[in-house]
Amino acid sequence: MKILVADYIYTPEGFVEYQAVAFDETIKTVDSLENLLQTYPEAEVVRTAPHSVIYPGFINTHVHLEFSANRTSLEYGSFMPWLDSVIANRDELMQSCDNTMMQQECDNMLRSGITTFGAISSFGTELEVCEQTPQRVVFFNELIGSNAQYADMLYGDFLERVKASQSCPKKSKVTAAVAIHSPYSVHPVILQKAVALAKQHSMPLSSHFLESQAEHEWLEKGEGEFKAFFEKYFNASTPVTNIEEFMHAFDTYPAHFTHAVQATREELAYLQSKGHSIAHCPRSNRYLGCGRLAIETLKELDLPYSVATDGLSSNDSLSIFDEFRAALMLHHQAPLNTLAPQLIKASTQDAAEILGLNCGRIEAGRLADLVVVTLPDLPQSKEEIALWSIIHTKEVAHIYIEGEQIA
Ligand code: MCF
Ligand code: FE
Repeated sequence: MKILVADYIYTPEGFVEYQAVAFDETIKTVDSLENLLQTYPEAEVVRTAPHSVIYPGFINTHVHLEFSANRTSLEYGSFMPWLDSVIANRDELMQSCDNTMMQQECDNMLRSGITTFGAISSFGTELEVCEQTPQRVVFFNELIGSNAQYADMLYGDFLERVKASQSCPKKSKVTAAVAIHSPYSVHPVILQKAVALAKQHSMPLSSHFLESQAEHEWLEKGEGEFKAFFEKYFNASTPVTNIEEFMHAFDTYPAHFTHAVQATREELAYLQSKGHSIAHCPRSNRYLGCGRLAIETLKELDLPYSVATDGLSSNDSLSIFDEFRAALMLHHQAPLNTLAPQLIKASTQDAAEILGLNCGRIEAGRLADLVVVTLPDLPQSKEEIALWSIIHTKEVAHIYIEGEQIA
């Protein structure tokens, strides 16, 4: 048993002062150190530096580790030139991305306080790293393929990857999951099969969705920048599905839709009515010229969202705190002291609920995934702790995953 003591603890009821958390693999209770020592006299007591805050470990719901080699190869600024550059550079980027590089990025995530991540896997090459990294990983096997002729073959390959991720040893903390690449790139027949598979095995399910304006235009009107793209690469001139049909494919099983920047209020309301959620990638959306997700509309509609870095294919780091700071800048109209706690909640308890994990909250019975943020000075009120944590944190001071000290 361990007892972690800090000036502040972020609980589902908000920040509590001068308390401690007792835990082994799971959290036992939050109480005063004095009371906890009476119940657990043998416990190891860990005291944190002044102005420290204990948070549940942060959850980065969407990252592409396989694209970790990108620095300047891909074109940022606008979605279609970026996609063209992915097609032109993908093989080389995959070649130069080895296990050492991917493990380094897992370590970078960890140092920023990410104890769980959702790995979107196009080829399955990061499975070994995900098994070895100390973090909890939801391993999203990506399905892609819009051409009916090759669809069965691509689905077969996808199934093999799903099976491989299902047979990871339990101690690796890998959960197998399904990622549909997007509405424009997945044929409706294999889409249905993959959704049914996720449902049958109760696997988390996600999809990129309505990221760019071009995507919305292509799916609704069969026009715009995607037309030339599909003609050039796939000899196709009409989309394989439309927005309504695509959304309906997910009607009976909740999914985590990434981006949704270009979704209308009605589309978002529909997603909410079916129990879905959104992964918000502020820097990726800005770097690929996709715009700003109206998170205030998500709030109004009561549509849950998480915060994610996406891959280094559309970002400059995988730090969750870098992402939070970018979100503060991108959503410049939002009051800082309301937005900051929202981002923290989105990346802990909401993300855990979305991914079906028993972490993300500091309360009895939850897995003891905990991180400690040390503020440089005394916050003037509890209402400011979330904001100062976001503004001042580059790395966390302590990390526990399932009760085990990682750093
Ligand atoms: O989320 C970003 C932007 N939207 C779509 N795809 C990706 C992102 N980062 C990496 N990707 C991958 C995707 O998984 O790029 C490929 C897919 O394998 C694009 S399709 C050739
Ligand atoms: Fe992505």
